[in-house]
Amino acid sequence: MALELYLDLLSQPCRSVYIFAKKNNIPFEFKKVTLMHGDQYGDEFQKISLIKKVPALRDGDFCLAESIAILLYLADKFKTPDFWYPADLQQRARINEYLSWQHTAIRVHGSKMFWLRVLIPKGLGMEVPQDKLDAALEELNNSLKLIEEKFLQDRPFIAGDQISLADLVAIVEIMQPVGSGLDVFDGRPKLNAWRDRVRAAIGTELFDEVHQTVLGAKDNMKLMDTKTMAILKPKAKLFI
Ligand SMILES: N[C@@H](CCC(=O)N[C@@H](CS)C(=O)NCC(=O)O)C(=O)O
Repeated sequence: MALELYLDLLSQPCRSVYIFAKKNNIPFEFKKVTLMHGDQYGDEFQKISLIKKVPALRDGDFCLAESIAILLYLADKFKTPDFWYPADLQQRARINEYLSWQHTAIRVHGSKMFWLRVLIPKGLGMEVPQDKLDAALEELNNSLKLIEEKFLQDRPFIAGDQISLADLVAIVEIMQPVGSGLDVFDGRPKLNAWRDRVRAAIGTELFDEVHQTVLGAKDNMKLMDTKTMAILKPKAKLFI
């Protein structure tokens, strides 16, 4: 049985897993879980992941949740090139440092911006108070500043001269607020140049294909149906 990846490319961690698998020619079956339809709460998906979130992996009888765990499993199982997750102690530690930090920083702040600027106003038709937007922008800016000043410094990539899992996980999160129409690269030449290097290392075609859904979300988002609204409204209330 082929390895299965349960994904929705609107989701940042799904994009990192998808890019990693594609870039490394890892054979897999793409199992679409449409978050907006609530597929993650269905009985079928719960057999794969009780966490009810994507991405998820099934390899025979073995099921795995959490994007970082999945990326590391794929890197080990398919012995992907060393630069993704170097054996070198300190380079690996640098990557682990970023992967540990990002969950509660850029991931939260980039996602929040997408909710406040796209999902809540356009999908749910709810008004977002300006002070919530201002506060979210400040948090996002703080995270972006840390990425530039602490994690990138003057290096081409987070762990040195080559792309690694840290850059992959970083770029997919940073593209989420971009999908809300906020050009976070404007006025940030260092971040902009890094994005270009990461996009080139991934391959521009693959990068653009994978980000098509999120980059089109702002213009394509329509008022959701009642079922989707019922799923998303309780989450929206956490943000406004
Ligand atoms: N820490 C998890 C986060 C997974 C996650 O939050 N996935 C979101 C999409 S980005 C999801 O499936 N949300 C569905 C829901 O909460 O109902 C990872 O890195 O895989």
